[in-house]
Amino acid sequence: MAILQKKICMIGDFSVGKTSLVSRFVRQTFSDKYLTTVGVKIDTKLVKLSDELEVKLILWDIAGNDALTTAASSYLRGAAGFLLVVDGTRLPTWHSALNLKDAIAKQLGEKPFVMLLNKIDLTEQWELNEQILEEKTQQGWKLLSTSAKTGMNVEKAFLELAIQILK
Ligand SMILES: Nc1nc2c(ncn2[C@@H]2O[C@H](COP(=O)(O)OP(=O)(O)OP(=O)(O)O)[C@@H](O)[C@H]2O)c(=O)[nH]1
Ligand SMILES: [Mg+2]
Repeated sequence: MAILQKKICMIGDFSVGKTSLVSRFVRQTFSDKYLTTVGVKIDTKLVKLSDELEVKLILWDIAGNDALTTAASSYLRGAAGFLLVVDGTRLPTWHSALNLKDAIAKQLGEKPFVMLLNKIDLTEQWELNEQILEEKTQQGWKLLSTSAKTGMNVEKAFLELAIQILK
């Protein structure tokens, strides 16, 4: 079986849950402690899409920001796609995600991505309304509500992106 390798970047503002989503996906762990990522951390996970198709995802977990620093943009090189992460309890992180998406398109061109509305377990603090989400869905964006804490839709998010990349 041929082994495919694809580089995926975790994109989003500070503290939206990029590192937590990777830990949940790769190690099935979660911590409430916030340890900000310095620079970039790389993990890998082998994902089986079918009996004939396996792909090794190289996950680049990049330190959060609402803009792409020079260092962060160099981390994007060679990425096949990205997860665009929003903290659903903080509306400004939605706007950060939109800025980041535009900056990435300028650098890499249009690449497959899935937008994650993370921390869905914190529904009582939720700040995203249906209307802004619906608008993006209409534009053909794939949006998923996730929780690194409960694991909801985490596996699905990475699989969905892998499928889009290999399409
Ligand atoms: N309740 C809840 N908390 C979460 C979830 N995901 C992450 N957190 C918490 O949010 C905080 C930030 O999570 P990180 O994964 O470190 O965020 P990050 O996007 O990697 O942050 P930077 O590395 O600074 O860019 C931590 O305290 C996590 O425990 C979630 O789905 N639900
Ligand atoms: Mg991090």
